[in-house]
Amino acid sequence: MQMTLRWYGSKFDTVTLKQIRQIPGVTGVISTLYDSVPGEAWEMEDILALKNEIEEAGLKLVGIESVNIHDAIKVGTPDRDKYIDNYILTLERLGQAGIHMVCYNFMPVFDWTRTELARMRPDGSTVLAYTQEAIDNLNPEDMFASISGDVNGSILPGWEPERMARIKELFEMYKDVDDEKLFENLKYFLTRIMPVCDKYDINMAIHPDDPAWSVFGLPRIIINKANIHRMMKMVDNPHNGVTFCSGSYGTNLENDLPDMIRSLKGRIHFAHVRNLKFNSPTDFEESAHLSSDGTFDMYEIMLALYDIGFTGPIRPDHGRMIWDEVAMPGYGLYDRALGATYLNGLWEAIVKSHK
Ligand SMILES: [Mn+2]
Repeated sequence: MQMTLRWYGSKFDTVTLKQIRQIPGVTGVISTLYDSVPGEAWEMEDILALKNEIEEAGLKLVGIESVNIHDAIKVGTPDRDKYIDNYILTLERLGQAGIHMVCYNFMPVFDWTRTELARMRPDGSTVLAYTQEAIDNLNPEDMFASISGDVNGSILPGWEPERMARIKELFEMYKDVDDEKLFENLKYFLTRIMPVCDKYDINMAIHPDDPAWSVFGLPRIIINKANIHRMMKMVDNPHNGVTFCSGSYGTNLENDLPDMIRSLKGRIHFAHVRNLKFNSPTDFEESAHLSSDGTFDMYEIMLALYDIGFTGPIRPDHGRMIWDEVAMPGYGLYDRALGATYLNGLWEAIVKSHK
């Protein structure tokens, strides 16, 4: 595996490439053109500028998270091909720039959903948290307003203010889209992009829906082992793979994370490894990465990745806000650096104990 950190670019991120390079064992970053608009083709010069900036800092651009999918593709509107053509153009340029892993998601309307961005824990750190009760009492249009006070001046990925202003219109667009339709539209998209992925050896890594169940009545399909295997079979190409995000699949306690990892040998192209602490099955918070701080056995998760011969990029995921850092919720430097170091420690122990 290759340890990386997510980085939003110098215009948007409070964390610098210099700081990332000083985290032991982190050799690459996962980044994106954060101000790109879904549906537009990325310009080659923008891709190369991002790549060069990262390489000049002594790191590698190991993959993209994300190249976002235009709603027309997810809804399956008649003009979707135009947006898929642009997506193909972006993939072609990424391939030509030597980038071979693209994370994306197929979630309608909302990206990841949390009901609190700064829940205080007993140690004084703050974390992202979710309760189903809060969602059940909230109108989707008020969702953005309810969390926007805690963003520390940052723009949250998938929660861009322009997008949230269109929320009614977005719900209207998705009103006839159910799980089956969403699967169908995903299949159509993947079938069209696989030739360019084959040509440039680009691993597509779908990110699970977070939380892994329907929110506000919207369809959610990338949620469990059965659905992910359905997706792998429906476009049976090794470039059609997954981002294994323990914190997202793990929102549903019925998902056996190590078992899912072992079942996806050869199809996991990217790993997000983090812990969650459940206070009840519908109330969880993003704890520190350490097993004993949360609900998951992080050793078993890393061992499963080792057992399937995982060699792709991995990153710690959302961190707690600690040591008075002010940053995008989940994306500060300190706790993610602790996470990377902890995961590297687990990995070293696993590798050495297998010799
Ligand atoms: Mn994730």
